[in-house]
Amino acid sequence: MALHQTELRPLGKCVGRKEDPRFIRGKGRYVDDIMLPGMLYMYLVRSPYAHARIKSIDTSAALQAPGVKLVITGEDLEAMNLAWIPTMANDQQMVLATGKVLYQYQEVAAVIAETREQAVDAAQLIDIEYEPLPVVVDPFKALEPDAPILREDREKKSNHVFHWEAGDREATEELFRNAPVVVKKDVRFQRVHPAPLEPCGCIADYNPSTGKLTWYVTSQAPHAHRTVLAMVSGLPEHQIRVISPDVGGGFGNKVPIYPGYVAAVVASLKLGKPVKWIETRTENITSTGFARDYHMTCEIAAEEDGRVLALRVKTIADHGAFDAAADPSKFPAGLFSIVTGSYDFKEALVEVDGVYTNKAPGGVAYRCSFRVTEAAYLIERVMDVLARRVGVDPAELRKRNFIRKEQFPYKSPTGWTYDSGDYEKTLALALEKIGYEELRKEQAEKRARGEFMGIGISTFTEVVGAGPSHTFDIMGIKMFDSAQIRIHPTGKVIARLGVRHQGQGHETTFAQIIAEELGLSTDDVLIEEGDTDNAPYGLGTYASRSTPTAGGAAALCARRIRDKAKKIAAHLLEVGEEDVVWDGVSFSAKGLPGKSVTMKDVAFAAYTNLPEGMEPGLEATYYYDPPNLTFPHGAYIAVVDIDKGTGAVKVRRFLAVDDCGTVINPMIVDGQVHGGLTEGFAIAFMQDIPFDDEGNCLAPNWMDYLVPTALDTPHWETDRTVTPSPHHPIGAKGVGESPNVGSPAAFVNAVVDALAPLGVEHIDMPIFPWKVWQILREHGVTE
Ligand code: PCD
Repeated sequence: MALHQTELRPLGKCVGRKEDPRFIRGKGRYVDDIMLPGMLYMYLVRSPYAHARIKSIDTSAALQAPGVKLVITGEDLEAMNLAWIPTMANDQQMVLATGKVLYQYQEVAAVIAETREQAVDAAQLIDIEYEPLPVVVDPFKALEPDAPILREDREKKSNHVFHWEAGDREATEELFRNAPVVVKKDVRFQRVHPAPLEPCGCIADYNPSTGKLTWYVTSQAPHAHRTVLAMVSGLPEHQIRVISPDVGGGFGNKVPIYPGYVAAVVASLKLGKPVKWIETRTENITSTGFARDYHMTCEIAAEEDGRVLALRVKTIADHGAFDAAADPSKFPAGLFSIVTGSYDFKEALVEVDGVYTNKAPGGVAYRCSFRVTEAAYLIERVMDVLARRVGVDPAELRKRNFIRKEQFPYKSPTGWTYDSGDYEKTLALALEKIGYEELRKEQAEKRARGEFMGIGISTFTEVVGAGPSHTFDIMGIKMFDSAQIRIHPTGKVIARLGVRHQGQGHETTFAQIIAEELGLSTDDVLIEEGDTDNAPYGLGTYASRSTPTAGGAAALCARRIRDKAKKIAAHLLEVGEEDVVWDGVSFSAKGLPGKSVTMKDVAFAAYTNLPEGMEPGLEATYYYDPPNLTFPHGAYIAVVDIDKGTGAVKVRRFLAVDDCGTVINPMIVDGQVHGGLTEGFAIAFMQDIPFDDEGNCLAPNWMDYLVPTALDTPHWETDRTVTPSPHHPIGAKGVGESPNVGSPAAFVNAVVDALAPLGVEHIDMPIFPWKVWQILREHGVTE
């Protein structure tokens, strides 16, 4: 049951979400809800070819079409030095194609008209002559010496983007040479898409009389977007105001800057009018921010009893036509080197090679702290392969290899320092709660009858909350975050943060943190995010970083206010500051029972009755640079039954035990887990973006790229252990991504476990029923 908002000491309680009344009643205000006087609409012309030279573009007929105000092509942008923009991964990307196109649905021209329909109609009149070029969709073929070079703009004449590695090569190889057991598996994490309900879009509103550009945009990182826009366009940063209104799901899709954004800004600058651009579903899925697409080869060296020694991973990363991966600058493969997971490997070597292909760019962190999902999936999958090879139960194998709780802070062989964890406890709770032993008995009975039942475990470790700023930056901007709190005379609070939620519940959870620290109720605290003109600078919401960074800033900012409040309280209580005690809801005077003042009394005094010489007002700003990341973990267990006739997999039970340290709002955390598990389920069983040999995208809409409905979705069971982060101001770790990171392996492990009697060791996702059916058929189980 959700608590009422007026409760004091709200931290850790199920406070009802403040944002829900507006979202549930359809009263959210998203970019496409905003209508400005004189607003024009933009539509993009896209390439039907995956690789082709552009011979000519004739825009004359479109310019004559009703309502058309402007047509922009790559050549126009070249004249403004805006044909290419930097990507977050140190590459550059075309805004509107010049010379050639590199993927199907690439942006080629922009049409701006009075109505959306007129822009769409006029776009059909643009005549583009293409000369098709040979297409490369397979990243392995892209690396062959005779492969066509896709990126003619680069000095390096090859489709190889980068090589990156972590760990100790020699020490790892040494352990492999002498290892009693070595297992090796090729594992693919397919191309998927965050597919938020609301696609990307913006309104660029340049006002020629003030010189100010207001940019309403579906942005997970408004401040960073403003800075990048200022750097790219040359407009002064204080003359750009980025407003990210309600965002209908981000999931990493709304972190990059897309060509449509730049084109809309250019159009508004040229026309001096507001220009709106909203993607269609197909545009969203085909051209913005895909995720994953990793081809991984994993080897584990172990003792006969399954105790692990070393890990070796080689990866081919398909980046599409431009490397637009959303990763911190120093990490071209994100935080993938967390791939040793929850296990105490002595050594590891992790290699990633990025490759260009004729596909849309991306590599966004879809509910994933920069490639940690690929890493967690890989290690959790291959630990099961090892368990099978050495004949040890997968739960037991994990227990034998866990980093033990006394080992924290734990230094991993690839250089991470895990802050805290208790993996044994979390797994023990999960095994007990799901009834593991009974399930194994049931499975044995079913196997004897020729039935296929599987149990899959995933005991993953996540790494979330970038900064610290000494290691993490995006395009040079250091990763920290901020909060600013103002208490008004009547004790009501407005707090602004540098992050920007997209449905996660920050308006409630950050109000809980601040109310807790100030002895107020969440009702008294209004959280505002997403307007760069009034919020302090921050790096945005993704990679489950808001709680670890801005959440820390909120607590410390409130404490900064409490320090001043204590001085005012001393004045009101007429005692020395050292005699004032804070009990969580009020200040009282030591030894003087009954004499106390609340934060509301202090707030009023801050504007009406101050100690002499004190600066009036009660507000503070805090920029928090965390000393380390936070490392949440979890133990997930899936139980599946397979239909022998059809190959359909039924997820009978799924239990997620998460540990995200101190929980701010258990109801919100459960909601986060439910959402992420549903996504993980979709990835495991139904989602993929394949291409044919000509580079045609074969899942360009939600008819082919499946999104689970309530009917498809299993019932989720959740539980928790609490191992606080030792360095976070309230001990909290992020949680939003964990269920997406941890669950795919549990699903796949369960299906493989069910099919193990047939000798199956691995099946690549998505596990469509036909894949299972084929396996059953090959083994003569079904006709
Ligand atoms: N929490 C609590 N406690 C704890 C933790 C946490 O309570 N311990 C809560 C908070 O406060 C919030 C949530 O929960 O409210 C979450 O958080 P986090 O984890 O910190 O995170 P953030 O940062 O806030 O967020 C982010 C995430 C991500 S990352 C993603 S994808 C997704 C998730 O989030 N997205 C989304 N979730 C969600 N939800 C919703 N509704 N929507 C969306 O969109 Mo990326 O990287 O971007 O890809």
